[in-house]
Amino acid sequence: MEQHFRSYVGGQWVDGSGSHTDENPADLATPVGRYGVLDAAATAQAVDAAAAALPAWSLSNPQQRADILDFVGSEILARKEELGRLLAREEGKTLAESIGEATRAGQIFRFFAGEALRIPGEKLASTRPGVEIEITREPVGTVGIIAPWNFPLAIPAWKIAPALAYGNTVVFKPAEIVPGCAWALAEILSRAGLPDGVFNMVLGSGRTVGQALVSHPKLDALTFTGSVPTGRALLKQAAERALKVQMEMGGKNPLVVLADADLDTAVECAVNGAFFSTGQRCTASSRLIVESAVHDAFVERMQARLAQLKVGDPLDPSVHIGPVASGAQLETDLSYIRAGHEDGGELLAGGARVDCATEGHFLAPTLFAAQPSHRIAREEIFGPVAAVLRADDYEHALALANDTPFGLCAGICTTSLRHASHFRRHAQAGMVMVNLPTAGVDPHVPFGGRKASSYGPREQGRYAVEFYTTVKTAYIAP
Ligand code: UN1
Repeated sequence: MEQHFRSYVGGQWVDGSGSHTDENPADLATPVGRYGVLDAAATAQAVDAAAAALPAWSLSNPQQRADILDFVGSEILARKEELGRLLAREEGKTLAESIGEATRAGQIFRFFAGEALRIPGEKLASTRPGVEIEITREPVGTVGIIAPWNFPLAIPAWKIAPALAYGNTVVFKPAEIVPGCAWALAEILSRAGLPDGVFNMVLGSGRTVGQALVSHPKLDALTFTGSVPTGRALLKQAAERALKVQMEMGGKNPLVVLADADLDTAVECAVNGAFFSTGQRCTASSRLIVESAVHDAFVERMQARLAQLKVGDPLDPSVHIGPVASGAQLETDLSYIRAGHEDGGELLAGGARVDCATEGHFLAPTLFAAQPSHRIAREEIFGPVAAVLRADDYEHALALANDTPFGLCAGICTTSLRHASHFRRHAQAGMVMVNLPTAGVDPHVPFGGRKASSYGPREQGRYAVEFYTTVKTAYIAP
């Protein structure tokens, strides 16, 4: 029987209206399931439920919260193959990548189980004799979570887990094309021992459900990962009502390859960073900035390596690159390939759709030699399309790396300690990778960027406490 995915509001499963297809991007003839969507009124009920559950939950025993998060993380880890399979069918990344993502999601829940018992505070002396000062952290309140489709388990995990650990209540709105993964997470959370209303999950469009969430007066904070235009629009609304926000938006991440790099390492970093997960990562290496002396050798090796990669069914273990996640994203990718040609780029690999046994959104990994002014070298594409840019020397490469409105991640491949250290200091990005792909981050350390990529406090690790709590300064006289 086909699965039907529902929303979860105030401890109840809610159908919503309509029956929309949850597409399998690798096999359009065999959908993953169907789902109903909520309207604005039902979304408002979810925020009301979260607000009603807040007073008790915000004062709950941290051990209770730790036990609940540990239950969720442990179940995700125990079922990682099955959840990974659902993820691969719904989003299209390969089964190995999907199981890796499920593992990451489980680890994140378990990390924050521990953090629930480690909420930091400080005690300081006052400038007034006899007075003591105590600085503590309290939950920020009801938290709205708007998540993207490209990591449909891990990104919700790294927002939901800290929100609950620090005593907040949650309304989680997943991206529309991944209702199955959202439902699977909600289903586990619904059995974890949370009081009704502490966690809610609302399916539907950004225009209706997202909008109703953000404009609800009882929402205290909003965390968003997605595109720059959506993030900026949400930011404006949030500013009008002084909502606390955290935004992770786009990237146009550079990977610099210097003449002294180990070329095998550089090619592996570039292939992984630019094309794995079908290039659909905000941390993807979409600008490969290569020092002139090794440019042609690097391009040749990339071409040889890309020719070995198999595009196709993400459940087939011999496949390296799954389909593009949706028809809309495929259209965007193809329009950027046209822009690459129009702007005068030289196609080095790929550039077209791939025929497979099933009808799906398959696209060949595409590499262009481009100029820094070309659209494919400036705008985020969010697909398996990367640009190679030629640099005269290290200084030129660094200038090109920083010549972007974005600042999420920056990578360098080099065997020179001097250049690696200089790059680490001068790359204008929230994360720097040396001899590693720009994408693929650890679950327990801060994640986030600068410039147009991010706004507000960092996510993940102990730094997540900044966003999910508010500080109280108490003065105590005897
Ligand atoms: C990673 O590169 O491991 O949307 C994580 C994204 C990021 C997550 C990337 N927020 O691609």
